[in-house]
Amino acid sequence: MEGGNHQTMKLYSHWMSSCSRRVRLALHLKGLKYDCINISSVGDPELLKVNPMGYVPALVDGTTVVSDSYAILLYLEEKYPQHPLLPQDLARKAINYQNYIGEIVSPDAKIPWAQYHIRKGFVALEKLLTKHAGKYATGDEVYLFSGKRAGGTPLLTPRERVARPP
Ligand SMILES: N[C@@H](CCC(=O)N[C@@H](CS)C(=O)NCC(=O)O)C(=O)O
Repeated sequence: MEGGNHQTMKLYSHWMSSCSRRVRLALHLKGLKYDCINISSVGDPELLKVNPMGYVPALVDGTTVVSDSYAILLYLEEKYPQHPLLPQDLARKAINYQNYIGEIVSPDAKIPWAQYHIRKGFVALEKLLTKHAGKYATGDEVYLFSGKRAGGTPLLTPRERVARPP
């Protein structure tokens, strides 16, 4: 991904979008200035000009456009290394790439289905993190995948999958 210049970055976002939220968190953690363009709906013509798929988030950094929150996080991580979103330690880094709470569901999923999968994800996650957790999921810093301990809401999940039926 080439590009990027001195213009302020633009993030196309929606207040209900968890994918947009984690990108906003990463931008804040890295102390990066950006203009947040809050779209009114997924069919927003301004958004479609940037991302023909019509999904948020979409990041515009100079001439570079990146959509998909995970791709955006990795792009930001490489281009703006301050406040790394990945730990140096390889084992902890690998955990940050994993998708244990990736079963988080789409907005139209049924609540019991969502509760079942979210609980299952968090139980597995707690076991996985036993050896690695500090104040946050993989240490005392907030990284890419940083569930706050003691059952708190995760700040940044590495990826969200399209929900599958039970
Ligand atoms: N894998 C994408 C998923 C993006 C996505 O599903 N965004 C939702 C909001 S969280 C969206 O724009 N949905 C519009 C639609 O379903 O038409 C990412 O992580 O950014």
